[in-house]
Order: sequence, then C-alpha cells, then structure tokens
Amino acid sequence: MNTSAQSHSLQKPKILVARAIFPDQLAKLEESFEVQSNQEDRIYSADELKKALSGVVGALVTGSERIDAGALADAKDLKIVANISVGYNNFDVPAITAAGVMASNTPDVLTDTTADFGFALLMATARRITESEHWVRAGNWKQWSLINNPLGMDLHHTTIGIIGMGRIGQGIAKRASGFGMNVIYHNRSRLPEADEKACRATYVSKEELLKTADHVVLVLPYTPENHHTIGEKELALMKPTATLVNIARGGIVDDLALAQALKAKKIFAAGLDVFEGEPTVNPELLKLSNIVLAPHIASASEKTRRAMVDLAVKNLTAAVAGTKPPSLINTEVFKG
Ligand code: 8YV
Repeated sequence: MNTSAQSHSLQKPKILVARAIFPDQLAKLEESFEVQSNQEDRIYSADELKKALSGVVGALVTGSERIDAGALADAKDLKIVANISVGYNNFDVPAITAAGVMASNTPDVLTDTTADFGFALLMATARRITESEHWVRAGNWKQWSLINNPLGMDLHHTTIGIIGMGRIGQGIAKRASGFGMNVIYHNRSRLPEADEKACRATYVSKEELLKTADHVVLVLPYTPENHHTIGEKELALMKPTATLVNIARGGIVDDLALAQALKAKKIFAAGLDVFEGEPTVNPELLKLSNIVLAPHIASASEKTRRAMVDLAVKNLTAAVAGTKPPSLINTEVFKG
C-alpha cells in the first residue's frame, strides 16, 4: 500500500453535527469520526446547510434544520440524517428517501420528561402560577384575600382531553389518573383496548372532547392535515372555564385565533411551549396575562437531552457501519 492509500484507509468518516451538543459527547464522537461541528450554535442558512452536508457520510441535526431536496443537492456521500428530536416535521421524508438517505429520530428517550413538562405546564396554566408570580413581583400583593387573589381552575376530579395519544399522550394520561382526573382522548386511530385500560382513557370524537374537557392537551405530530387543528371554530366549542395546552408543534394551533379567544375570555387560559413561526411569538399572545409561555423546552432536562444525542449517535453510527439504525424512519432505504 502506498502512503497516500494508507493514510486514506486510516481516515475517519466525516460527519456533521449541525448544532451545539454537550462537549464530552462531541469529544466522544471525535474518537471515531472527523467531525465538522457547529458549537457556535448559530442556525445555518439553507445555503450553509447544503454546503455543510456536502462531503459528510452522516449528520446529526435538530428541528431547526430543514432537510429537503435542496439541502441534499450536494450531499452525495450522505447515508443518514439523524434528528435529535422525536418529531420530524423538519424532514421532507419522500425527498430524503428519493436521495437514498436514511432518516432517524429519537423516540422513547424523551417520553417521560416531555409528559412531566406537559403536566407542569397544565398545572401552571390552570392555577395561574406565572401570572401570580408577575403579580407578586409587581408589588400587587397587599394582603391575603379569599376572593381577590388569583383564583384558578382545579385539575383534580376534572376531565382532561388529550388530542394525540402516542407515547407522550399516554404518559400524560397516566399522570392525570394519579390526580383523579377523568381521561378522554382523540387520536387518528383508537388505541388497542389494553392500552386504553392502562391509561384509563376513553376514546371520543374531537368535537365531544372539545365540548366536554376541562383541560385540553395537544400532543399530536405536525402534518399538513393537522395544521390549525385548533382554530376559531374549535375554540368556540370549548368551555369558557377550560384551559388549552400545546406541547406538540407550532401550527397545530392558530395562534391569532387563540389570542382572540383568550382576550375575549372564550376560554380560561392557555399554556404554550410551541408557536407558529417560533422563536417569534405572535405579539397578540404577548399582551395577555391568562397565558403561560415557554421556549420549546418540553424535552429539556440535561439527562434527556443527553439521551437524545446518544440515540441519534447510535442511529448515525449504525448507518455508517452498514447496520440498521435503531429508530430508522424510512426503513425502505436500508439495504441490509
Ligand atoms: C426537540 C421536540 O428539542 O423531540 C421533539 O419532537 O420537540 C424537542 O424534543 C426539538 O424538536 C429540537 O430538535
């Protein structure tokens, strides 16, 4: 073997890490790969992403990177785009498949952390916790009062309506049972009886759920069909005492219609972790006090964010080694 062939055979496969990850996880990756990383964490423009994907065999990306035919135009060596996210509406899956590239996501590892957060956001919303804090900080608390301090809505022994009954929806249902809540749900397809039993959940139509739930929680994936699942018409069906929580994706709720419904007190309050056009938040929402806002942090515990990266790395490493990634989305691309 001549020297250049030798050095070629010793070369590590080149990969892209499109966003900042924990430094020790990056250092571990660098043992096996030549890593082009973006620890600066500035989101690539479409053109920068296209360039960054050219010449790499694998890429770790997040929901901020749109992977479509344009992004893949020069990615001739790419075997996998491994999303550090369970939702993958940032992927144009048919275009990725047409390019012969595998696509993977990070299910399961974030289920409980995300369900915990969904429940926390629901409690904060129903019991007006952030609004109360702002009120205290603004010096408004002059005396304890039976009726003139912020009064919220109960969770215990009320009805929770969950739209989207995947793993995270089921996690929220189980938590709700612990609060003595009656659980109703709506989903594309009804769950098997054993799963309904495990969640103590009853399947209802979307309309019945909106009309009867005291608390509506959205946990469905974003697809074009799910765009504005909650708009003016749906908000009008809800009780004036009801709360709405969105931990799914921006675009599932019509944020302007929601702001109008909250302003007119057509519903009691809302808790949002995701927004249409995030990180921009509709200014009409920012004017309201009967709302709790969070910056898309449902999966954000360090332990879980690390587990998401670990699973994405497993997917990437498997694809580069020619084995099947554990959470491959477009299985038809894998030639075992
Ligand atoms: C991610 C999420 O943090 O997994 C998901 O679907 O919404 C979050 O856990 C986000 O998508 C960034 O990739």
